[in-house]
Amino acid sequence: MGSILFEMKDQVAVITLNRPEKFNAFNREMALQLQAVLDECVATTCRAVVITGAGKAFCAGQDLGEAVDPQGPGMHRILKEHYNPLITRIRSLQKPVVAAVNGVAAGAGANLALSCDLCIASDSATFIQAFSKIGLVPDSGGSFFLPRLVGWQRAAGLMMLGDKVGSAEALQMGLIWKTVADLQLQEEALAIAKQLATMPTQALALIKEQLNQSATNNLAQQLALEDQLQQQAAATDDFKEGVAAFLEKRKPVFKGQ
Ligand code: LHQ
Repeated sequence: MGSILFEMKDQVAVITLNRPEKFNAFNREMALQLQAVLDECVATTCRAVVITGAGKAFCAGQDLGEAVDPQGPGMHRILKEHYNPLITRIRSLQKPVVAAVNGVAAGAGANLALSCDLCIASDSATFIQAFSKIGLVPDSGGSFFLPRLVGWQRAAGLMMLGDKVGSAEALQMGLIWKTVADLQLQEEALAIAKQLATMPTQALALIKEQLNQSATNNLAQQLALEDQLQQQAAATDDFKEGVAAFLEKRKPVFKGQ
């Protein structure tokens, strides 16, 4: 697949946004190919996913040439058919998704990264809510994730001013999980994904569900959800294995079942 590279190793799927000459800006082809490979991740035996960018950038958001092209998909289809299904796929995938942000992440590209379960960024990566600079509003879940990640004031600053934020500042404000030296990024992202892929996959999926629902639940609803999901986790083979390994003083071998 041209605009998206996809490889699977050790139960980790690595997805690379691959339009480096356009700083991996999204056109329709790349958006639909990314949806298709995320669908493959549902079906295959992969137990963790990494999303990264080819070349210097992570993703510069929407390809602005396509956005204004009279022959292009048109504004209303871009959100409905490209970004909203992408963000929904990432949040509903029952496997952890790691964003390895290797350079600039702007507009929908920034918010794609923020929709992932863990976002790690190279020291020289930057994040830009570029929308307001061109007269648009944040999309791809940005207006949902940003206030929840960094609080209302910082979200307002990021969304309205649209300034570039370096990875150290992004880390400090809680936008991302960690920063890594540029040359170590891919290795570190893969190491985290491999670690996740050896963990109890079903429990991780249920944790993801807890996080998803905590965004809108009240305490009573969340306590009820914890009760329900804990029953499901306790019914897995991996729970049995985790407890057995603890009692037998050995390392657990989780199969994701
Ligand atoms: C690009 C892009 C790009 C095309 C760099 N498109 N070529 C939803 C609904 C519908 C429509 C609109 O959008 C959305 C969602 C959104 O994502 S809106 C936000 C869209 N993104 C932006 O506004 C960011 C635009 N890009 C930039 O501000 C800069 O390029 C950044 C800050 C990302 C990088 O700056 P530099 O490091 O100075 O690199 P550059 O500007 O020289 O870009 C490198 C190349 O990539 C360049 O191509 P060229 O042929 O001139 O070397 C750019 O034209 C191309 N490129 N972003 N979004």
